Amino acid sequence: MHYHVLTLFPEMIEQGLHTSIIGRAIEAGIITLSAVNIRDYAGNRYGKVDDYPYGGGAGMVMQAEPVYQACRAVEDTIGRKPRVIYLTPQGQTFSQTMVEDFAKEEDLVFLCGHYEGIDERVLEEVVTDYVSIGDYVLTGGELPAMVMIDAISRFVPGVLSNEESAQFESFQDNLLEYPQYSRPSVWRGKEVPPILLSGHHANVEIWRRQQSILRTWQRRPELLADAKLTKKEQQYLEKIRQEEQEKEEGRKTVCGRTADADRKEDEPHES
Ligand code: 6GU
Repeated sequence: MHYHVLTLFPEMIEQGLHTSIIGRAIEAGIITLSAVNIRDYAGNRYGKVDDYPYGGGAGMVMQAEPVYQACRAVEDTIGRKPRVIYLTPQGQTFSQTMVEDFAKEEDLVFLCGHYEGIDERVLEEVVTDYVSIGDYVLTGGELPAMVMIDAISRFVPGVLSNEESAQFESFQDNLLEYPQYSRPSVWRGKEVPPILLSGHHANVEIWRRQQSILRTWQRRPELLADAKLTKKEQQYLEKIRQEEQEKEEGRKTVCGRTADADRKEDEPHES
């Protein structure tokens, strides 16, 4: 996988991705990362790449030609037209499905905007995908590009070690990861769940799956709609649901009175 990041802040990209697993993959040549400075394509002596917006308004707009030339330079280098991703809060929200789709490409170009955006005409000309990383506004596309590169690289063969991949596969099927514990076995009076110290591997696996289901139900219940559970696991989920419902009913009934009746008495009344 070859990443090409078009940006006004190439050092941000270079520094951000040369550590940890992605840094290791770059060192090993499994992925390559080239940060292209759009300013190098300014076409003037000052490296000026922005101007006032037509029609007025606050801020500056990145001009079309430098972006276009930077993009053309990448096309010339690789000898074909790659997918060009424009990072913008107006894009489709980045998801694991998109990760797996982008990971199939040989080259990916990320176009990072700054100021008040980029001249619309060059976007129409070069962009194939508009992507956002969530509903909040950032100052530029560099961090979103790094987020995407990190997530996509995990799907590039050879980036993760066997152990790292195996761990990943265990929480594929729309369930959250189970909780992890390490030494000491008692920390500030809190014990590690005894089953994990039992040495009974099969039971540990069952417990972990149950913890994954419990956690998903507590924190991201909407994911369960697409989770693949065995019959036994469905029964476990049903049990959790029932227990919660019983707790709920217990809360409503306080000393034989319903919470509803209590609330009525608490309400201010005219007197
Ligand atoms: Cl991709 N860019 C910017 N500037 N802000 C964002 C974003 C992208 N995704 C969420 N917020």
